[in-house]
Amino acid sequence: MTTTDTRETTATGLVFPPGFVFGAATAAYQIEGAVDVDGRGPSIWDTFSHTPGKTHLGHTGDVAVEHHARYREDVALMADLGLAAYRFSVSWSRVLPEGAGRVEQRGLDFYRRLVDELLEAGVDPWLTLYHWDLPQALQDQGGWTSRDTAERFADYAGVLYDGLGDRVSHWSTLNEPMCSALLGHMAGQHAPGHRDAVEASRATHHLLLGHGLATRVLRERGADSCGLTLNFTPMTPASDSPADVDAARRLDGQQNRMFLVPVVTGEYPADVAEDLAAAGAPLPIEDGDLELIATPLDWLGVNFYFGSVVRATEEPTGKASSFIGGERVEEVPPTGPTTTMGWGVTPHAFTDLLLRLRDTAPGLPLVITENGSAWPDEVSPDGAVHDPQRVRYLMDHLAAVTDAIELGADVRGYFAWSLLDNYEWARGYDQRFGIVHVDYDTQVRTPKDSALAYAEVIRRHAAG
Ligand code: IFM
Repeated sequence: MTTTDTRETTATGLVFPPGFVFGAATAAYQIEGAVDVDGRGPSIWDTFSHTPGKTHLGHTGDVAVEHHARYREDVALMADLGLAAYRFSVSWSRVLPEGAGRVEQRGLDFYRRLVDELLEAGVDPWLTLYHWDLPQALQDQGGWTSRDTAERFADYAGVLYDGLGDRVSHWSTLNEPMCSALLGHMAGQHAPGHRDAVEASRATHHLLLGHGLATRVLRERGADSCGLTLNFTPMTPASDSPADVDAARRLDGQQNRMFLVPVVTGEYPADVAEDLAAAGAPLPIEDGDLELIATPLDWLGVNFYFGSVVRATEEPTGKASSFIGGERVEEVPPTGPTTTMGWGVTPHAFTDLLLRLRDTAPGLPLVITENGSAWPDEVSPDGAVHDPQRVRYLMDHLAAVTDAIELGADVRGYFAWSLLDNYEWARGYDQRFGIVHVDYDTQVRTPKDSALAYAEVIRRHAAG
């Protein structure tokens, strides 16, 4: 355990390198609403969230936080907080309602207006092509289990670059393909809600292939800041017993290495490929795929929330695992404070992760594309939202980043998750991750104390 576990970090104690980018992040389905507006086609999240029993209290993203209508107000908030950058995703089916072919100009125009508003406000747009909301029309043809979806994703990348490449500099292909592949096809907790190891393995490979194909397209069109965002959960064995050590190896393999290593080296980790094959779910690799997947990147997006401790069980846990062949592995409940998601608070694991990435992906700049926490926030009688746990989480995780930088990790930026309270997928509106509070009845936005503390960090950084 390092000192970041116990220290109380304040804005004054944080020093970042010159040019470090501070921003906040969101995703289309979590904030936009307006699901039937301007010809948008349905996505797998519309289908999933409208399927009884799939989400908390049946919550959907139909309305979300009305960002589609309120984007000007939201950009003004970003400018008020001093954010230098905003990471958002595009709804594929807003631009290509059938996932391929016909372009819906009104959908593209929404993003052009958003980007223009950002640029006008001095906020740099960082665009993510895919944050989990596959057009339902493509799902109907097999979704990510079909190799063809990777090709359609590359076409979509070209359409967006043609529409927005003149005004967006920073492009990211996928957000957290681990979640799309494994939560969506193995655990069944996310759209499309399947539980099938073969599908999970196929989706994994086709997502990575789509990433590689899309990156090629972006590069050919002239993009010079291309990234991929992965979610990392460090896995620590509960003991040094061979069974626990192997449990941690297996989960680390599928959570972290399976997505990072092929992108960096052009090879899947051998032990992971063996685990999948042994489970009857081999990766469907074809000639030339790995070369595409390893198309060089300009930066790696790092999403971090917490580290896990895992152990092996004698008998299958009986719960749907997110991991292929993970039936006899369980996560040990965190000790110490947990967020309302039930996640532990482990800033030291963040520093360790960044140092590991420094060594695994040498020469690849890192950008923290998501980091944040959910707490039971309320508007106080004084009209403010006092969220001391989030302030502490934010400061301690920013400190963890500075520790890693001091030790040689090349971290170029930090995006808080999330700008706004929003639709937390299967957890619906039950989980508040925003640094800005949203009243879901009135849609009134109120910056929380954490937003003000973050603004102070940014102000001090800008002042040098
Ligand atoms: O809300 C999500 C986001 O969409 C992807 N990364 C994790 C966040 C918190 O669960």
